[in-house]
Amino acid sequence: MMNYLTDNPNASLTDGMHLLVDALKVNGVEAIFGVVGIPVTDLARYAQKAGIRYIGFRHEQSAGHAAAISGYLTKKPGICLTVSAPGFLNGLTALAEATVNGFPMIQISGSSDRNIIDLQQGDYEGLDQMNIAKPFVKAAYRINRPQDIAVGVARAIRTALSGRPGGVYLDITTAMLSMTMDVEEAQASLFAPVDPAPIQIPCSTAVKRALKLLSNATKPLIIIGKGAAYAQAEGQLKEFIEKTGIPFLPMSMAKGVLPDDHPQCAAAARSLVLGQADVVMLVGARLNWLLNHGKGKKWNPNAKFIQLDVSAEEMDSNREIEAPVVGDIASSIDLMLCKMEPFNIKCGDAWMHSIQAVKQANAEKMKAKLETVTQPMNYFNSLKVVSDVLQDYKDIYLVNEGANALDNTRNVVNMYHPRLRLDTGTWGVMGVGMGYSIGAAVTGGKQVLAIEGDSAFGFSGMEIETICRYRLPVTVLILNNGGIYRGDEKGHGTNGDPAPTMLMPEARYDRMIEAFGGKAYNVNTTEELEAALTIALASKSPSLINCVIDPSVGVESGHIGNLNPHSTIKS
Ligand code: ADP
Ligand code: TZD
Ligand code: MG
Repeated sequence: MMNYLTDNPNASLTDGMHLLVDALKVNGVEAIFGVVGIPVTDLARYAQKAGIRYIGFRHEQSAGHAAAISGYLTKKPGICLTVSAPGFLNGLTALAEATVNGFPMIQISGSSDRNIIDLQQGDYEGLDQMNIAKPFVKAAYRINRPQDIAVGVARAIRTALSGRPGGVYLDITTAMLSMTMDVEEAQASLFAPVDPAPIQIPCSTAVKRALKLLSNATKPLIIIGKGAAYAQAEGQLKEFIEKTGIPFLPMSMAKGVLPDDHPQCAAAARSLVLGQADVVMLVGARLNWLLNHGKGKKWNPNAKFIQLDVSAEEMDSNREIEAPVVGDIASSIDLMLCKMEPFNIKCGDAWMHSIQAVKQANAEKMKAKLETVTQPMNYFNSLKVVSDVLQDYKDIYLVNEGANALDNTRNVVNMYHPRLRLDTGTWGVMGVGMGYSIGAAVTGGKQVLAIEGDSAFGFSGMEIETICRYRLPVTVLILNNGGIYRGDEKGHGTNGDPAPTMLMPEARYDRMIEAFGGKAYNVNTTEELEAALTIALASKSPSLINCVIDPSVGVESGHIGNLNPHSTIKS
C-alpha cells in the first residue's frame, strides 16, 4: 500500500495527516469539498496528491451542500473538509440539513488544542466542536491519536450510511494531525468497513399485512419520496406500480423515479388523490409538513396507511400506520412482488378514470397559463420555454430553489429519470443552489441547470467563481422578480428604506459571472430566453442567465402561505 504522506518510500514514520488521507483512499473517497486554512491545508494538498479530487469553495456551507448531494447521488458519504470554529460552524448548517434530508455525509473538521479549549483559555479558533455538532448529526466522533484513524473513519462511514442515512461529524485535532506513527503499523491498521449499509429485509408478516390492506382498497395511492430515489429502487417500484395499476404521487425530489408523464402519475390531480385515497402506501416518504402530517382538510380522514421505511421509529410519527413495513425499500418491494399473487391487487377503473378526468382538466388550465404571453415575463410563460428546451436535455440535473421559482418549476418542468431533481428538500432551505450544482456536476458527471429565485441565488452566489474555476458544466437561470416572493412592495417606514421583501430592482446578476469569465445573458422576452438557454446548455460551460420576471406576479410564501403567521393586530 502506498503511503501518500511520505514521498520517501523508505520512511519509517507516518503522521496523522497522511494516514487520514490513506484511510480515505482505502475507503474509496473520490472527492473532498471544502475550504482550507489552519490546520487542514496540507491535508487537502496530500489528498489531491493521492488522487482524491479536492474542490475548494468560497464558503463552507456550499461545500457541505456539495458533499451532501454527492452522498445522495452515490450512496457513499460525501466528504466536507472545514477549518476549526467558524469554518466548522459554517459547514454545520449543511451537515444538519443532510441529516434532516437523510443524505449520508461526513464533515471532517480540524479543531484546536483540547487543553486550551477545555479550560476556555482562548485558543486560535477554539471551540468545543464535537459537543456542538452532536444535536445536529447521527453521531459525532473525535480522533485523538493516529492509531484511531482507521476505526474513526470506518465508524463515520458506517454511521452515515446505515439505517436512515445522515450526517456524521468527525473531529480531528491539530495535535493528532502531526503525531507520528510507525508506517507499517499504521498501514496495517487501515480497512474499509464490510457491508456498511446492509440490506434490511422486512418480515413477511408485515409484507402480507400491507398487501392485504392494499387488496381491500377501492382508491389506493402510492406516494414516492426521496428515500425511494436514494434507495435506487426504481426498477422494483415500476414493476409494482405497473402490475397493480395503482396511481402514484411523487414528492418533489422523487419526481422522475417514475417519469412524470407516466399514465399512472397523479401529480396533476394531487388534491383529488389526497382527499379521496382510502389506502395510502408511503414509499420512502415521511408524513411531515410536506404532506400536511397526513391530517387536515387536504386528507381523507379515514385513509389507512402503509409505510415502507428503513427507520422503525418513523412509523406512527404523525398518524397511525396500519401496515408498517420496516426494511430497505428495494428488499421490501421485492418481497411484496413475491407475495402478491394470492392478494389479487388491481386498481379499479373508476378510480383511475376520475383521476384522468381531473388530470386532463388541470392540464388544460395549465396549458392556457403557459401559453399566455406577458411583458415582462411571468413564471409560467418563462418556465414553458425552459420545459420546451429541456425536452432535448432530459438527462441533466435540475437544481431548484426559491419560493415561486421553486413551486412553479416543480409544477411545470417534468422529470423523466430518477435523482435528477435536486431541491430545497425537507427543510425548504435557501442556499443549496450552487453547492448542489457543483456537487452534482463533480460526482454525477452530467451537466446542470440551476433554476433559482433571485433571493435564493444570493445565498450561495459567490460560488459561481468556483463553478468557473473548475470549468463545470453548470447553467444558472435566475428568475429575477426583484425580491423575496415579489419585487413590488413599498417600504413601511418613513426613511425611504425598501420593504423587507425587496431586493435590488433591475439587478443584473448576469454581470457577476462575467467577472469570472463565464457566459452571461440578460433576457426580457420568451424569445430571448429560448435563445440564451439553448446556447448556454449546448455550451456545457459556466453560464448565467438573468431572466427578468414581472415583480408583481409572485405569491407570498409560494405554495406554503398557509404556514405563514399573520399579525392579528392591524398597524
Ligand atoms: P420526501 O421529502 O421525498 O417525502 P423524506 O425525506 O421525508 O422524503 O423521507 C424519506 C424516507 O426514506 C426517510 O424516512 C428515510 O428513513 C427513508 N429511507 C431512506 N433510505 C431508505 C432505504 N434505502 N430504504 C428504506 N427507507 C429509506
Ligand atoms: N433562509 C433560509 C436559509 N431558508 C429559507 N427558506 C428562508 C430564509 C426564507 N425564504 C423562503 O422560504 S423562500 C425565500 C426565503 C428567503 C426566497 C424567495 O425568494 P426568491 O423566489 O427570489 O428566491 P421567488 O421566485 O421570488 O418567490
Ligand atoms: Mg424573487
